[in-house]
Amino acid sequence: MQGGWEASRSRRLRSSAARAGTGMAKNRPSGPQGTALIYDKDMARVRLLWDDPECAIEVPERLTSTYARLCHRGLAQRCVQLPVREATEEDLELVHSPEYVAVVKGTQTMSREQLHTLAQQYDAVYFHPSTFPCARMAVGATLQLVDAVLTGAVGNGMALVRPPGHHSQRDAANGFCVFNNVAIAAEHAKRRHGLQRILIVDWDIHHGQGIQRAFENDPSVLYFSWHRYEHQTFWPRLRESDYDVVGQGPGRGFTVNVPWNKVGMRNADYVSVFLHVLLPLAIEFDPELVLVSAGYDSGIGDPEGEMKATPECFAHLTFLLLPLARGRLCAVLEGGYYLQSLAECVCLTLQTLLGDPVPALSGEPVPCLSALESIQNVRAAHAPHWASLRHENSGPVLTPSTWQGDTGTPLLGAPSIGTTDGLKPLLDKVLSCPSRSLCTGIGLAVPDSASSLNLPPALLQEKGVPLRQEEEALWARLDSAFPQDQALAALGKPLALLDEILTRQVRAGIAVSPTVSTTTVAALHRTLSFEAPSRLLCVTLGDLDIPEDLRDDGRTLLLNIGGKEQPEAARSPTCIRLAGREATEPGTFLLALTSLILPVAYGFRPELVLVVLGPGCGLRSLDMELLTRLLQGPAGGRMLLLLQNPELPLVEALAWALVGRPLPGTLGPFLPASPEQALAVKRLCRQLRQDWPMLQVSVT
Ligand code: X5A
Ligand code: ZN
Repeated sequence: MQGGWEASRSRRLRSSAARAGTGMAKNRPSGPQGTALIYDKDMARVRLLWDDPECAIEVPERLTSTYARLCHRGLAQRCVQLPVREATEEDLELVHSPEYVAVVKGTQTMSREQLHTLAQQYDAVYFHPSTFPCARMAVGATLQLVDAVLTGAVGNGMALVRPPGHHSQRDAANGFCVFNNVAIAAEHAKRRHGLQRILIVDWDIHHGQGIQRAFENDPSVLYFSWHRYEHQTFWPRLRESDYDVVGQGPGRGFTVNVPWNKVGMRNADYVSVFLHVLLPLAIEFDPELVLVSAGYDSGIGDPEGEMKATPECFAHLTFLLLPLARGRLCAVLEGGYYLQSLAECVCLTLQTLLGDPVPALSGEPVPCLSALESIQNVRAAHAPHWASLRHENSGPVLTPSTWQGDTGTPLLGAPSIGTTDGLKPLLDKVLSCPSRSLCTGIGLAVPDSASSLNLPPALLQEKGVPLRQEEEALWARLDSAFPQDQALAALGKPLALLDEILTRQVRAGIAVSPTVSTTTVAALHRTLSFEAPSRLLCVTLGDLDIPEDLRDDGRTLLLNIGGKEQPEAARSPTCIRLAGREATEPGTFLLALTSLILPVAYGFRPELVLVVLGPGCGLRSLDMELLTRLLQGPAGGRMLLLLQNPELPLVEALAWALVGRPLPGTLGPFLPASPEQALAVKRLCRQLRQDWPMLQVSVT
């Protein structure tokens, strides 16, 4: 059992949806094929045998207590649990030298003293008689996971391993790492599965210099790492970890380093880097596989990282990566030393891989000054190498605030919690109330002709509600072209679905209407007649006729892409328009998605998102799927999609996107926005960034 969409209740399940839920119709798109979890308690055998404060945090309980929590939450049981294997020496030699492999192999029979002496040849490493079998198992577990994903046996997965890998190098153990699990897996995917584009996302709080070195010349592996750096004073204190180190030779541009020059980075800082640095490059790169060096020392409470990202942040990071590579994502444990935080963060990662809606992201949606400096710098360093950043016109920050006595105040607001004082109670609070996902079902309000479609199992197929008086009046006023008796079908069904979403009986839904403008207006009015949500984001695509008088309530934010140009006076922070037909062309749209739509959505923290796809709005089906998936992040998956007389296959594709099915293919060749369009997007973001700080990409 897996996936949110399989957990459907049968309440009021009606014919078309019921058929779709059980039948194996022709051309049936396969749902998420399951999530693998790889774990073996044997990897808890390695432990520190002597006194070494630096290594003392890398304990067996990291694995056992994390796995226990996954079981306790019922998450492990929902996964396909795959056995580990021990990697062969041939596997190890994909990255390491035979001499080094032999050295590690030799530790099996060493005395404690010999192990200690050998460990001292390396930086921050210990050995144990079980190190060799465990480290081989860690590599083998990672390879099992990658094989399962690349053969399609599962859709995605996670490997819980020890020792970690990302610091280890061709000839050296380093930073608790013995063999480079993820680097070996990437090399394996290239050589043995013939992959040409692999993205490695290293969200551990240390720089995975081992991975960077393995691929610094290689354009087929895009390596992204953020890391605590503090101007090269934080371990491993390497010059090569800074933003201006971007890879060499043919690999130039394929190493992306985001140095954190301050501790205390929060959810908003992490998400900003994903939206403004990683995602644009990853979309342009179009990977066939995503490997995550999933270290959780970047999570709140960790003694190494001293950062403040809460567990649900890792759900969002995972979620933002799932549209890539057809969802083929393999997360492999690296660091993470505060046991409670580690376990909770792993739960949220796995929960997201399983397809559960992501919980709302806590904290002020405002990146701090130091994070913005890092973003500005890395974007400037990569502008020459990536079309999606080509229009970047700010250079690097010449005098970072952190060079002298920065007090760490964000540009705007956001009180700060001390790292040590009083952190414990806060942490306990953050970690003890598990972020629950709501009811995960979806609803459908689609025409009967859609019953031939292969739709995901739905909670309900709406029959429609009687219209309220004012809705009938609205209908008469706005759509007199349609006879009144069609109003029930056209308005009643979508509004019934909206009611179900508002009363939290279903999480999300898809509704079809012959006239979405009127339906949208009615839906907005109806939503505002309820107490909740207190924030509604309405994203409209194409030229739609939505009267402006709706937006003075402070509860709605309207965002239109591709509509008519409006007079300057119509501009406001709660009615945002990127006008013109070109705005929905693929290049412009993708740019707008990561640089405008998602930052505004994360900044607004909507409780519900209404997405309206106007007639002939010009978006490709793929872009609509991307939008549908990604906009579920900021609102905990609560979304109503409204379509005007769509082609039926589009209904099918979007219904599956609502339940988290991976995109059908990779993203395809990258189409950059035209210089004029890129400028238009940039200009709009600049205008809005005072009101929407998540739009910021520079400090100037
Ligand atoms: C995998 C990992 C950290 C080493 C820290 C040494 N290693 N001070 O998180
Ligand atoms: Zn680490």
